[in-house]
Amino acid sequence: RYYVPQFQRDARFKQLDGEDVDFFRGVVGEGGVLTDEKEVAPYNLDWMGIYKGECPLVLKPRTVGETQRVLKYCNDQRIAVVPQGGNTGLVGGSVPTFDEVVLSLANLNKIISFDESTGVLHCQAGCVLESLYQHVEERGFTMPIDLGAKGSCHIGGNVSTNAGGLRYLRYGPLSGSVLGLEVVKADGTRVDMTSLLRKDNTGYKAHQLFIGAEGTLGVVTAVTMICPFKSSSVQLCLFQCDSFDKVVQAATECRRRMSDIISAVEFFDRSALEMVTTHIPGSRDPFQSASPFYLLVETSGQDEACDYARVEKLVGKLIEDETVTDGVYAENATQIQEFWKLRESIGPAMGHAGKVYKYDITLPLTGMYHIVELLKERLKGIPGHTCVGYGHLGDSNLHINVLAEDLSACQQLEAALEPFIWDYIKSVKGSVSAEHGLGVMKADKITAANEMAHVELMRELKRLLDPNGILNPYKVMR
Ligand code: FAD
Ligand code: 2HG
Ligand code: ZN
Repeated sequence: RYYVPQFQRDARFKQLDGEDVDFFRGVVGEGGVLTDEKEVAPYNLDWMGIYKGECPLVLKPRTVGETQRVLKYCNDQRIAVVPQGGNTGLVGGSVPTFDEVVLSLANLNKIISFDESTGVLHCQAGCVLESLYQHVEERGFTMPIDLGAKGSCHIGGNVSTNAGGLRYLRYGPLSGSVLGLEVVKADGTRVDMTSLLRKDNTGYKAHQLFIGAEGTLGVVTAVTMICPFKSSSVQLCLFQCDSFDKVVQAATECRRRMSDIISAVEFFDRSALEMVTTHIPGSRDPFQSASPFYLLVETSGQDEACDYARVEKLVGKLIEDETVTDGVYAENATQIQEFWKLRESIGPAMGHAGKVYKYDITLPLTGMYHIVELLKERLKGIPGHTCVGYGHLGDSNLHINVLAEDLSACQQLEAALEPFIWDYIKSVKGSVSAEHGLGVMKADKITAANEMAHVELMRELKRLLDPNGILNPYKVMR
């Protein structure tokens, strides 16, 4: 059931001994050192229950100073470290591969400041995304990033994965909203690159290097970022379409006609919806009849009456010209939540049902779903599996999840899925990682995905910032 690395533990890394543990206790206190097997276990297992490390020790510093001392010691002693946020990552990057020490940022969870005129937020890396939402929404703003894991993931983890999510279409990549970072380097040096300024062209944007670095270049301890104003009018529609081409047509029409207020364009197929309604309590299909495809379109503006009228007119047009076969409109906040739950629960629903093979890819939008059809055909005859397609249509980001209810089918499934999927992505010039990163799962893909000189530059940066390679080894590049 668990992932088995096809490479050896790096023998340069020290195995922990009692003296190391004593040192760490001296730095982070008794409460900041977890050694009890039961307490340590959740930090060793990823959200999918596939990647399982054997770390004997979790460290939870309370201050940046403690984080610095821990890292300096680990660097001097050649102790490998995995920085961990909310442990919701989906590529095995947030847990040890062997016995690396977990450095949890959970205790660095203070909001340092929020400027109510500019929307600039300054907070520590361990703040849970949902708590930041609450903080800024109470002040008339919102976060430029939203994802199903918001109740657990940390802003430091979001930054370290350059997470995409449901608002990418509206607010762009997280890297565009981040103004600066505070980072602790592998040798324990603190580099304060936080900036409260929206415009600041004074030298290299070094903080950008750490965005999406998945904990391999430094430990993010604080973030400054810009938050947009909260919209007072949110409209949400769920459509049914009888083909994927119609999904794309409807989505394009919505984007064209409502480009100033559109905030999300997501899709899922029938199998994905059925997984949710079967496994997630309280979820229900709002339509009378089934359909092969569903399209979720959200607008966020400031004028309720005007936005409603525009959406209503567009829905009428899409139904009239048969781009969509049916559409339902969320009438109130509860229904908005219900519809969003259908989309956000697809990953969790799959997880409830068995072992899941996840692919997070970018493909050309036209014909994006073709690979799912090819896979469904290819996997036919393998017992106990379900293949679903869904994702961030507005960003051409497809999620393919293949569920193995019956573990005995895994070998057959694996042989049918790979390298087929990777070859397909290459043939259409897509990306093997749209938003989840490379982690340990796709660390061997970096060379094929990038030009040689680009990979060499990345290796040089890694050597410069982490010469002993202690930060999240085996991840991103192998
Ligand atoms: P973790 O999982 O703890 O870590 C992720 C990576 O970042 C690891 O490599 C870790 O070493 C590194 N890291 C964490 N914190 C730090 C730090 N402070 N300094 C340095 N490195 C650090 N992702 C998307 O992009 N879009 C989605 O829509 C989306 N939806 C999701 C829905 C669900 C239900 C789940 C379970 C996951 C989803 N994800 C999504 C994946 C995941 O939530 C994101 O990658 C998220 O940004 C990870 O944050 P985290 O705090 O949990 O980080
Ligand atoms: C989403 O968009 C997430 O729901 C998770 O990125 C995707 O679980 C997945 O495969
Ligand atoms: Zn996603």
